[in-house]
Amino acid sequence: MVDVVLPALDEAEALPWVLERMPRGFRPIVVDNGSTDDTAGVAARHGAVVVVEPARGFGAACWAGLQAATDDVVCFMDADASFDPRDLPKVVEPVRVGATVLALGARRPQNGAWPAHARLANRALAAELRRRTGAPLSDLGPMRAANRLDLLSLDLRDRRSGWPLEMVLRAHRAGWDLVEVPVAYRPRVGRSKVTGTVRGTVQAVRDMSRLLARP
Ligand SMILES: Nc1nc2c(ncn2[C@@H]2O[C@H](COP(=O)(O)OP(=O)(O)O)[C@@H](O)[C@H]2O)c(=O)[nH]1
Ligand SMILES: [Mg+2]
Repeated sequence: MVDVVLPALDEAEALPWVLERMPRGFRPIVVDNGSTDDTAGVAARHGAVVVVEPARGFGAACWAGLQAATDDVVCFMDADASFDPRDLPKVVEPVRVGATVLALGARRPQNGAWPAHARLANRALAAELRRRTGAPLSDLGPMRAANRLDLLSLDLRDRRSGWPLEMVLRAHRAGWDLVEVPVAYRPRVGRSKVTGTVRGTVQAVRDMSRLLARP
């Protein structure tokens, strides 16, 4: 069973669709990060392993999920129904066959899936990463698959919005060749906590800028 870490902050509305579409052979681990809705209950009723991480932050949740994973391969995806779990097998494939240690889902957005400011910021970030690393990355998407022990060896420190960026920076430093796989990106179910809010956007920009400012 391939582990799938789903960081979740108040995603009770979105989780049924996500968990019902989990392909055979994938084990969902929903990390409830202080939700005030029934995220944990809905996750459990839909067969997911539930991990509770009281320390807030996207990275804190992903880290807690990674600790709970046991398979050789671990995946990450948002729990807001913006990604389709049925894309997981093709993201896992290059990791499974040993072609890469880290595969990133590059978002192919449908109408209304991605606010313009987030899309532009992400495009600029990807260009900066290409410049720095030479890796052929077009997106810093959160749907990913990695070799679990290799990922643990990166010793990721960010516990907030810098997590996905730090993973790529450290992976490059470790000499890994990264692979991108196109994945669908659709309008989320429920309210955005990050790019759809001023606070979330400011925090994401701050966390990522701090990482990029390091030598
Ligand atoms: N654990 C945890 N998850 C979060 C936090 N903020 C957002 N998320 C989750 O991370 C994913 C992405 O957040 P989302 O609100 O969709 O951000 P957006 O895609 O930029 O609008 C979703 O599954 C959220 O539930 C947080 O502070 N902690
Ligand atoms: Mg989202």
